[in-house]
Amino acid sequence: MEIEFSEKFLRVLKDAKYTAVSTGAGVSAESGVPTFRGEDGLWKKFRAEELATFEAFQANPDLVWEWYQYRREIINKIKPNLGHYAIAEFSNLFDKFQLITQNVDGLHRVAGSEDIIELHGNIKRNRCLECGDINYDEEFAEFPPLCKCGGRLRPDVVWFGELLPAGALEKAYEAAKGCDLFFTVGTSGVVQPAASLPSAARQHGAFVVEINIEATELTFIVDQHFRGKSGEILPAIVDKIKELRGLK
Ligand code: BV8
Ligand code: ZN
Repeated sequence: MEIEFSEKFLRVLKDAKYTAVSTGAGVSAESGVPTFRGEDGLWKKFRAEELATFEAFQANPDLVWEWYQYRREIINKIKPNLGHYAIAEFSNLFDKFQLITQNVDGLHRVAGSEDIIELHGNIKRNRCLECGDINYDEEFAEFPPLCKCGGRLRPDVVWFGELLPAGALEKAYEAAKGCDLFFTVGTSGVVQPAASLPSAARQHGAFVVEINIEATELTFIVDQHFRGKSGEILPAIVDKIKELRGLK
């Protein structure tokens, strides 16, 4: 895919030492994972408030577990797309690199990314409400599932109104404030505190790039907005970096 590179972006791409990438559901869309607010959006059939909150889980654990099992089934059948693989390649193209994701689908890890800040947890992980035990079981003897200690299990994701995992947000802000180049990819920029990372990066002098198929809440604050699919634009950017650095 041919994309337009501004002079400024080419200079930044060539010289950047520290790059951070923050992704949302859009980066997994081409793998077949429904986004939240898109046409096929998960929230369309269900409403976030009804499902992705601890209160909803307390009130109706069966329904909430059903929703997560439905999403796990989708996620277990799909693969990372070229956008995930391009991001995994990014980490070898800069002296310093940090990946931050709002996604709970684990696809970045499957694509080979390592040091990943999972701001909203991981849908494949279960946590016990009593003893805090963590496991990755997919098959449950009973429903809603119980821990071996008898306590109730929950999906180990961050629900609305819940704090992010200890240290995750601080580490993400550290990267946003320290990097020279910040990519926000496939996120509508609605959910806080993740949505504030791009402006923190900008305020600290980073060149901020957005990749999205549409304009978002973040578009007016970025330095460069690429309109298109992350699975096409990210590989084109990786190629350009290699060309600029004589790696091709
Ligand atoms: C917190 C995990 C502090 C679970 C998720 C009022 C009451 C209560 C809370 C609040 C409130 N107002 C604000 C809040 C805070 C709240 C919030 O931000 N609410 C929003 C709705 C306004 N945030 C929280 O509650 C957070 N915690 O603030 O705690 C606190 C706590 C207690 C006491 C005091 C303070 C926790 C938020 C985490 C929620 N968990 N997920 C699960 O997955 O089941 S959120 C979920 O939606 C995702 O994780 C993701 O982070 C989030 C946003 O979705 P996106 O990733 O942006 O996806 P979306 O579909 O929206 O957009 C996709 C984009 O991709 C689109 O732009 C589309 O154009 C683009 N796209 C599509 N295809 C492609 C593409 N782009 C490129 N290529 C493509 N091919
Ligand atoms: Zn337990």
